[in-house]
Amino acid sequence: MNKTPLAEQIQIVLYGMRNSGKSSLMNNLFEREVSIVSEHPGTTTDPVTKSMELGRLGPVAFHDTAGFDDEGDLGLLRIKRTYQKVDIADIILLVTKADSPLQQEEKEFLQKMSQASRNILVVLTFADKSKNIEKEKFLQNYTLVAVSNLHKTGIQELRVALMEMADKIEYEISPVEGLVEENDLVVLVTPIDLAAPKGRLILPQVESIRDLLDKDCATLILKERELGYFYPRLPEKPRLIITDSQVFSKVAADIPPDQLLTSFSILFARKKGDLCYFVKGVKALENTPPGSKILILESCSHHRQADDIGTVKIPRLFRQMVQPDVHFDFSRELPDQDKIKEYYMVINCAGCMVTRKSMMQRVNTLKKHGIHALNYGLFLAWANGLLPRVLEPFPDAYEIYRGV
Ligand SMILES: Nc1nc2c(ncn2[C@@H]2O[C@H](COP(=O)(O)OP(=O)(O)O)[C@@H](O)[C@H]2O)c(=O)[nH]1
Ligand code: SF4
Ligand SMILES: [Mg+2]
Repeated sequence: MNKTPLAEQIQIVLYGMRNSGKSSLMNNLFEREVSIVSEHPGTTTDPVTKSMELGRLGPVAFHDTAGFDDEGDLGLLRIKRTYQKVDIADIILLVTKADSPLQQEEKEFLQKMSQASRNILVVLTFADKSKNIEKEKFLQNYTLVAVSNLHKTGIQELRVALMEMADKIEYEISPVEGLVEENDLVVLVTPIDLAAPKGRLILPQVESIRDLLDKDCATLILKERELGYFYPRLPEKPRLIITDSQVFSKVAADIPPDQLLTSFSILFARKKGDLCYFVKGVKALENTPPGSKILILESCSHHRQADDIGTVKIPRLFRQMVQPDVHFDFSRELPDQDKIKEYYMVINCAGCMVTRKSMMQRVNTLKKHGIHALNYGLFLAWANGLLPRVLEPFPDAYEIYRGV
């Protein structure tokens, strides 16, 4: 399949009771066995994910899940994991048997999802059996597709129905969307230090390069040390310089003040999260009360370095520049509702490995509880005194920062 990162694909998640035919449907969609089908309830224990190219939708990832009526301690854990998949879903497929009555869990699930205005499609499996008329009546306001996994009918109809949902999906903008034009020259500054992975570039850099190629721009990639040498020798003024946050100061010192500059993390704060909300978060730094609790929230288990940004650098700078008397916690998941309220502020990683949807779920939860939020890149830019400058390419966020 294509090499589009998983986080960039449209996420389609299959939900339903155990034995409703989710795994069979997964196999029929992929025309081979990707998920284990069994008549024993609870066979699919961990979510199975598989990608394909689906017409107008482009690359999509299907996620098979355990049933939401799973049992026992382990079952509850699986239900929790299944529900976490709701957060990332662009399209939710409720898989339900055409021949049996609607279950309470299904009803509640549908109500919750409709209230949250989620994109739902109902797949009525067991179309080879007799219909439950009452159920069909209850579901009449949803888009319904009848499928028999046994006879492999309705699968193409389902693919078509999915493609027709393309217009309802909130697409993640690409890294340099709206910032460049055809034939622009863009310089990328990527330090190759101990934190850099061996033999490759990190995802935000790779995605930016690809995006610039798609937008017919020329890209010059160099390390911060070479910028001073090459910048005066460039054939034209670059439209934009995008730098790694960690070398902001060095980069800013080597270029004229009117050169448009931003960072990979700011591009990703806009792409994955809510740049304006994060800028408000930066403004809240100066009012941090003594004794505040700050949560550093990462999104994956990347390999930590000795001078790791999240666990070492940011807490150190925070204590030096914002407020010495603060307590830091570190997590990869947003804590439960009660615990969240204890925090004054959440500092997010760039979220390069997660979807915009899951990052926005976090941000919206934080907003709901009135908790300030920002991300690593914004914090480092602020700490280096460069924040208004790196926000210049983004007028809305710039205004918020300048506003009193
Ligand atoms: N007759 C019929 N049987 C089906 C259909 N879909 C699934 N099954 C059977 O129902 C059982 C449970 O299917 P499975 O895909 O494992 O359900 P899951 O628990 O939702 O993943 C298996 O024995 C399947 O062969 C269908 O559309 N028609
Ligand atoms: S920025 Fe977040 S998602 Fe990306 S590698 Fe670091 S911890 Fe993982
Ligand atoms: Mg299954």
